[in-house]
Amino acid sequence: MTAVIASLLVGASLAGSMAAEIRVPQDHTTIQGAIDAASNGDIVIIAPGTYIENIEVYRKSVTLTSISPDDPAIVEATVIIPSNSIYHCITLYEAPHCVVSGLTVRLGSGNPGIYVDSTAVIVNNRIEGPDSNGPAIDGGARPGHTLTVKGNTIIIKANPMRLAGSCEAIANTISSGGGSIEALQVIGNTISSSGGSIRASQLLANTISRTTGSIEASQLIGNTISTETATIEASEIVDNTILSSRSTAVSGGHAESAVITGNTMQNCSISAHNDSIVAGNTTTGHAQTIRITGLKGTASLVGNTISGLRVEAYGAARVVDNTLLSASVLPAILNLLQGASATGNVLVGEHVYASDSGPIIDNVVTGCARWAIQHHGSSALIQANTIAGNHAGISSYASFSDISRNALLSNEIVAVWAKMGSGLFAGNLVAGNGVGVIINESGSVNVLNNTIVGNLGGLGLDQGLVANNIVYDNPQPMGVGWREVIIRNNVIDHADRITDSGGHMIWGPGNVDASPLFVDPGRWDGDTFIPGDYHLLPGSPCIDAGTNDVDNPDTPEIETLPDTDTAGLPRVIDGDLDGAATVDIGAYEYLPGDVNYDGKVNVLDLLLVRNGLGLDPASSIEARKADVNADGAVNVEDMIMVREHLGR
Ligand SMILES: [Ca+2]
Ligand SMILES: [Ca+2]
Ligand SMILES: [Ca+2]
Ligand SMILES: [Ca+2]
Repeated sequence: MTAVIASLLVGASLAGSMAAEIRVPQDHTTIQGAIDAASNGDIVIIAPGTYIENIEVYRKSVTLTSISPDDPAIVEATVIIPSNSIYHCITLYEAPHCVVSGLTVRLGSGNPGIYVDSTAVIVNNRIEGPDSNGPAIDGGARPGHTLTVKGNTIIIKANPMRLAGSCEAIANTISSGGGSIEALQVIGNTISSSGGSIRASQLLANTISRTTGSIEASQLIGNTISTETATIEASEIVDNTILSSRSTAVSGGHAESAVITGNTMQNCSISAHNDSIVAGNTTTGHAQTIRITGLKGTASLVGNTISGLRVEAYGAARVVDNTLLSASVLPAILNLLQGASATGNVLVGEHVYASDSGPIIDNVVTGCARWAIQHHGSSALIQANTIAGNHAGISSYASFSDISRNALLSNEIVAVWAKMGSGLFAGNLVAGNGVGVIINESGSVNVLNNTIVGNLGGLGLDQGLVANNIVYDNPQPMGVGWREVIIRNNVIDHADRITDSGGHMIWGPGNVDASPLFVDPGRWDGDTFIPGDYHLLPGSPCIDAGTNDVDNPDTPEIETLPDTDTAGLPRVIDGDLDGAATVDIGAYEYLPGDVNYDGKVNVLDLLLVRNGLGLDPASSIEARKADVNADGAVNVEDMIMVREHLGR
């Protein structure tokens, strides 16, 4: 007898009584005979053999055990077969502190297995009933009692375990055709079944394989679950592996703040609502949906890696820092509805569809075969996203759109196509796309401080103000629609090619046709545009050449300049050191002395100038950057100039 069993036996025996050992068949030929003769705390030791009887322990505390309960060969050779096919094979009725250990219970088609209603330990038994609907272990623990079911092997047609009250099922091996497994705690079991339900408060560290059925728990933690189709519901679903061959629904159920984190899932749909959080999961799938509903809370989907699934977010739901990959032939979509927002996500081959969404900020969308971001609704806030290498970039039909500080690079057909009642299109970098920006059938729109370069077509606008933009190296630079468009303080080439359909273009002051002096203008490699670096070199004609006055009487809500540039660094800065801070033309503000363009002037910049001392600025971009005062030489004067600006 192992120490574990011995301690269980000691624990089960009543204080003060001396345990007698009663042997079957030596002392009594039947097990029931031995039980009838036993006193509280006695141990009935059953020799290998086959015993055909139904056993009942009533208001008595005894231990029933084979001669060696830890030896599977002895367990399998110590067999009890019920003589009556209706009753449980073993009944422990109002008999607290019993132990049943190391026996085989062999059930026919009609039999249930072991009935318990009090504190007991059922350990290391084998309950076989491949034709029995069970339950293999039945009953439960009355209030104040605890039942432990541990290390048993259960093979049954249906209903392996239906236990109410405080019952723990630990490290059992359970195989069934279906039916239910119910206990308070189900921990470390190996469970295989074709269906049925598993219901527990805590379902921890089990290995579960089944074709169909439901799993319900409060805590579902650390399990490995493989299914075909199933439903899984728990308020905490943490660190599980859930693999479904077809489709399995995983949800936080009715929990107001379910936690679904750290799981690896395959072909699972996920749903959670109110203040639930779905975070740090890795999930792959095919036509499944993740649905986050924040109609009564801020449900969040954070930091997941999601491959091939459709994501739907509603209400105040937040979709943050996820990686969404399109992994199947079916289009995968991030759907933002009824105010849901998306921040910091990376989407590859996925498409964002937003209907009356919240802000869409700081996302990366690449490789999408459709519009990267498509917005319908009353108000769109689309900021600081990187949208590169898609079929098309942003489409917005919102009645008010703020499309600012996005990088739109190498999108095949068009970077932006917007129809808006009014809006702001500011600080965007639009490079190497088919068509750049079309804003038509719109009210008055402020187009400010964009850098639009290397597109086949630059900017088309129906009505509004075009100020402080670089529209350069686009074969067709600009088209003006049927209402008034004021064009001022831009760097623009091929101005003679601007089309003015309605004759309402107002060519204001400050427009220049000159190279903007980018750090790197980008280049075409065959059909592929390699984006450059559109910061301004010292001496650029764009520095302090914009206008700070961007009032547009038609759009009072957007009459101010953006307060940061496309890199998120502050503007407006006095870039030509004449004492007046004037906005630069283009998407990036120039900070004198910031040789490495990190928004600070410090010793690193000084070092870069020192490294360039004596070099001809025409010889390299690095030397060009180091010629801070743009006088055609990198020398001590440039060092002095950086020194004067240290700390800016
Ligand atoms: Ca400036
Ligand atoms: Ca100035
Ligand atoms: Ca710097
Ligand atoms: Ca110089």
